[in-house]
Amino acid sequence: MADVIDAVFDAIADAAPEVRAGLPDHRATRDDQNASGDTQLEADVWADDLLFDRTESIEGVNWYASEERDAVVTVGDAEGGYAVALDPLDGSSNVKSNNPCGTVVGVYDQPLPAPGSSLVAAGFVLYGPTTTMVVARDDTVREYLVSETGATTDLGPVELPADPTVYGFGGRVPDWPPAFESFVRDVEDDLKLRYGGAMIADVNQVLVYGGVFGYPGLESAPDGKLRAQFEALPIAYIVETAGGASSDGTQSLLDVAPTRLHERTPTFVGTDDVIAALDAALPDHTN
Ligand code: P6P
Repeated sequence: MADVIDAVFDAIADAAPEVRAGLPDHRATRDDQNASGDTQLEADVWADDLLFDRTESIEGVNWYASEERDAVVTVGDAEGGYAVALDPLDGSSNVKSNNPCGTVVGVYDQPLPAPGSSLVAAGFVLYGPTTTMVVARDDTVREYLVSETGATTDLGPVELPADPTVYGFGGRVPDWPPAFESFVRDVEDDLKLRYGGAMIADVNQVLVYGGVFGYPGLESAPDGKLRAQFEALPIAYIVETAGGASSDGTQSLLDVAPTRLHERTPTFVGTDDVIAALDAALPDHTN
């Protein structure tokens, strides 16, 4: 099989300009909810359909799944084939407010639901002032500029800075477990708040400036908000490959093995010292 991972990310980059160009016409909210219970935007479903069309026929892709589809779609039967798991438009609620959003990609080497340890590549497209794509594979993370034609320019390797600068945590403060809130109060003394409502934009701040991003388990929702298969595990793969660390509060997110396709997990990624301090601050039973 030709390099399937290259083919997947070539297809994602090629589709990126079309996704970005279509956002203005797909800002409306639908009456539907996705399998996670999130209200869907037209843009969520439209991006999912487009990205499915661009990836389902790639030789070596056996399964396609996304946040917007209830079940995995079998699209191939290649020996040793891969599963592609997408959040087609992460942070889609930012479209209405004209803030960054993007696409999250996980490539697993076994059927879904699959553990973080079965990731062979992960990446994201970020629709910001420019369109960029970050790809983690073969122990390296690289960033690419994506042109209006979908052509990519390699901007070089991505490595997490040793010193943390920024932090961002989701959920409402009154809904944070006390031990987590106490940890954040300490973090606030040293780091600058960067939280924009789209995970991949906030994670890219951490990749560039160092620090920590997370969405904790909440008092009202102990598993937090982020989906393991489509958001947490791919982002953990990227950040750990870039020299950082990840955690669900007790272990690396790459040791998490979802049993349900749309299950959620507390999610923390960033500079390894900060993640270690976070794990030490959280009693095992809360996250
Ligand atoms: P909140 C977007 O809906 C998302 O899944 C992530 O991209 C983002 O980090 C989080 O939810 C934002 O959640 O509760 O701050 O709106």
